[in-house]
Amino acid sequence: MAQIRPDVNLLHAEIDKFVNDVRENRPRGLARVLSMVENGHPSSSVILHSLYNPDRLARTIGVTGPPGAGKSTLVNLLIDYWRKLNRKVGVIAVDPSSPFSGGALLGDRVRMQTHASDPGVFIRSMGSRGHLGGLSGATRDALEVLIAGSYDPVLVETVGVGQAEVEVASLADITLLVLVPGLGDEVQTMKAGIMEIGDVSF
Ligand SMILES: Nc1nc2c(ncn2[C@@H]2O[C@H](COP(=O)(O)OP(=O)(O)O)[C@@H](O)[C@H]2O)c(=O)[nH]1
Ligand SMILES: [Mg+2]
Repeated sequence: MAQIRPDVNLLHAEIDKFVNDVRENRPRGLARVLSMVENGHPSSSVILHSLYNPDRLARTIGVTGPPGAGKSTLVNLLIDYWRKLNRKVGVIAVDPSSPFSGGALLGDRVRMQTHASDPGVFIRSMGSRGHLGGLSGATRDALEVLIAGSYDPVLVETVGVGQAEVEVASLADITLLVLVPGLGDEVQTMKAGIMEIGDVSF
């Protein structure tokens, strides 16, 4: 496949090709579109505009809570459930960025590897890139890309620190809040702020 220069607009034909890759669910093209969205490629907004469907019916589900609470475990079980119903499932795992590399921790991806060979499951790890709310600014766009690829539902797992859980609640149709019972005082205080966010708490 041709090289994409990060600073150069794509040709119309290239844009059409990427839009078709997403719509026809070609994973490599889909992954490249997500990279362009994440990196703020100058053509990504045109691609997003072509893909956007205001009448979409896909369900989006946010999964949030403190690190280690069991979010990825729950996401894995939900993937199993929807795959048995023959639904295509998309997952965006937003990990805290390393302040040094700006890269994403790949732990969630490793944990979800049981689904890696299933063409009906698309999992993407995204860094939060130091974005204030904890969610990457590109998360909403990535969600639209997966919806355009007819993934339904699309799950967004975010580490519940700072404002991430509030943001995911505004992004997703349903928010699942995963908590660990009996943690220390600090966590109890944090929970007090996020209890209102979840539509369903575990
Ligand atoms: N005992 C117990 N352990 C769990 C449960 N759910 C997840 N875990 C374990 O807790 C650890 C963290 O889970 P993970 O799903 O990665 O949490 P995340 O950081 O919120 O995504 C893993 O070792 C899981 O096996 C649960 O319901 N009960
Ligand atoms: Mg996780």
